[in-house]
Amino acid sequence: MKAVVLAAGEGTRIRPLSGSVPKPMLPVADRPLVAHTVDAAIDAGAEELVLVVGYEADTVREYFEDSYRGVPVTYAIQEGQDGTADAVNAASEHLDGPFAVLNGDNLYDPAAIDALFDACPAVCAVEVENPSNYGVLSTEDDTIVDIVEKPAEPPTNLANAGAYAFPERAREWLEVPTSERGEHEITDVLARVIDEFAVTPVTTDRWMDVGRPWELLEANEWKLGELDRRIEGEVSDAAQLEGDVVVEEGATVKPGVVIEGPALVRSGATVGPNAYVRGATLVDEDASVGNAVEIKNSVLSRGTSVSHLSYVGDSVLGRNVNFGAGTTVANLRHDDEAIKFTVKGERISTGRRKFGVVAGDEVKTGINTSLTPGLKLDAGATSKPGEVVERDR
Ligand code: TTP
Repeated sequence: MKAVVLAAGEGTRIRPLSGSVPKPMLPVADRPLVAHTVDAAIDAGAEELVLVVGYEADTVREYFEDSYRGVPVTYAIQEGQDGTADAVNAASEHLDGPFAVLNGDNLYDPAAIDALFDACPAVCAVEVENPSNYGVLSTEDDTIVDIVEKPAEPPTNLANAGAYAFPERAREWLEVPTSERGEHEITDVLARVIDEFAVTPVTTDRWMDVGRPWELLEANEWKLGELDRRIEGEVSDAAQLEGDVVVEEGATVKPGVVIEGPALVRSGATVGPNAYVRGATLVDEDASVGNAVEIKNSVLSRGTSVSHLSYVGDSVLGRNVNFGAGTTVANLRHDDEAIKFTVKGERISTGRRKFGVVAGDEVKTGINTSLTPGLKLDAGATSKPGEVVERDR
């Protein structure tokens, strides 16, 4: 079966992280978010991948090229962001036979994708506490009989997890009318398939839709949590690595460092001397964590540097960020309320008691900068020495 992976979206809700990189290419443990989906599809037996690209398409192409893990990759360009059915329609000319459709910004349990491919026509379903926020599936005799989008009174608590194995005929039904949201939605294609075929729900316990910055942190918590200890880089005898720590070949861990897993130090990265890294943390390629720096439950993207006397907790730093000496991130409110964050101009709750800052690419802080919880720093933002930054910039 061919697998269509939707990776054309910009990820406006995850800004500023999606500035130079489309959301599906943001780092989750040792690979981009979308590569986890692609890998699950390949493991399930996908014979060809059709990646639907649009925003910053070249970043996706450069990573997967024309063949990935021996499986041919083709690209379909979606010109506008007109919805998920429109995205699959863009891939239509590459399809023959039954096909799978997977979201490039979702994390799936690979076992569920395997079961999905075997059960075609099928849809992945997950039990949720708040079904009103999802497409809700109704079933009878282990067959899906209905899907309703975000119903006020959900008939079940079974949510659509955005992974589909469609029969060949679905290719004829990709041109659906515009929905109330003004998009052409894949769920309308699914509704037609449900009418004409017996569609099996493949239930999964674990699934994540990565839409907002703290969900990228949570995606890393998930995938870093699956690491098995592996030390291939240069690690000082005077460093202490506890639990599932991975130090890739070409990474350096200097004396006096303590790393508590799960943590991943990628190739070209340097940690120490005298640094404390706590799980779940990703120190991506060519990033550096210097002397007397503590990093907890954070993502430091490629080329980012926190070099001296700093604390970073529950934060996501984009590429080539530089935190000046003594930069301190606050990640907790005195009243213990959930930290809020600005998504598309609106302050919303992250639902997290602990959340630090989100910094876009090339952010630079002056020495002794204090950053308050839930702060968003746009790409290229700066602070002066000694500043207390309390508002997004
Ligand atoms: P969304 O998360 O709904 O959209 P997005 O990725 O653009 O993010 P945001 O809402 O923050 O702007 O998309 C779900 C998946 O479908 C995701 O993998 C991107 C993909 N997609 C397309 O490929 N084309 C589209 O037109 C849309 C709307 C989404």
